[in-house]
Amino acid sequence: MLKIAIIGCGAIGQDHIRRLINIVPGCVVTGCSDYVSELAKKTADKFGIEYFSSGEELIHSDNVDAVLIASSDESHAGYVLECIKAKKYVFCEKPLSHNVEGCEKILTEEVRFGKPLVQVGFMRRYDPGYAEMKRIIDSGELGAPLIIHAAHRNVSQPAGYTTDMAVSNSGIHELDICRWLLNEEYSHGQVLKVRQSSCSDKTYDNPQIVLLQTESGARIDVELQLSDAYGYDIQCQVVCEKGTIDLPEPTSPVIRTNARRCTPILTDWKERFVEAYDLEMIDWVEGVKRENLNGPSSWDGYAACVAAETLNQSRDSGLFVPINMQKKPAMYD
Ligand code: ISE
Repeated sequence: MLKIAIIGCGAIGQDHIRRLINIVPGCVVTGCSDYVSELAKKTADKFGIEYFSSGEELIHSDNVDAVLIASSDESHAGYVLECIKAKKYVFCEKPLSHNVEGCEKILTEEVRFGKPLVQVGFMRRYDPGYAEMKRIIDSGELGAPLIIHAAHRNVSQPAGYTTDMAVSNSGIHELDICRWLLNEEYSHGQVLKVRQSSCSDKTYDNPQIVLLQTESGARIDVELQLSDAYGYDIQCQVVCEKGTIDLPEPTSPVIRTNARRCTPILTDWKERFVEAYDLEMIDWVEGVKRENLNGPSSWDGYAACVAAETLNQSRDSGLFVPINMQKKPAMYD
């Protein structure tokens, strides 16, 4: 049994503990820690696991084979680097780091170690809808992909949410999934300010539009609406030479009532992608056990972070700017 411990006991941390205990075969959860020690103690009691007073103590414990990081974005890189130092496999929720500098340090240390130890939580790659879109694109039956139209809409955001986080914390899913679907890197990008919605509390720009161009010249537009007041709604359409592919809507019953026919829309992002999260975790545990990870790597975390940081820096100038990445180390091919 693989012994896994979790750093970060917030919403997604607790969700992953539940998933590892109830759904994922071949592992046990042995412990947890959190910056808020009371929360970690409560979580440890709730699941009957060990409480660790710090992430570092957890990482170096003999009772922990592999680590799952679900703490605040700013703390990710430090914990990932500590796991590499301890030679332990680590699953890090997105983003890999809140800045490119952190991702670069991780790449350097992982390459020095000599083999990938890190998987990044871009769970949408495991969503059956996106996976089928990729299968169709890769089959070539619709010709080359030319354009992606995407939308990321959340109901609301917690206090402290910022304009940059719309790209680096929420839109980062789009930045990863589009380069994965198209199988290529971005060359240029831009963030556009839009007439502001009265549905947000005006502490961050909402909505925003992200425009991207890939190395082959494909174009992507992403609507980021972080406070839409109606649901968690993720849209993606790929326009190819000979046809288009749409991300399937989650299945839900059709309700007929009061002279209306309607289907409910989910509001919680953890529910919308629950299957993807389950499959992602099953794949990670299997990968750790055979010592060969399959999922999104540090390189993928780095690529998405470079795009996010460049986009956020472009906001002031409003210009379409180059997205520059370092050469890909052979280890990630
Ligand atoms: C959250 O971390 C996610 O992963 C969700 O998919 C995203 O919609 C949300 O805005 C993020 O905070």
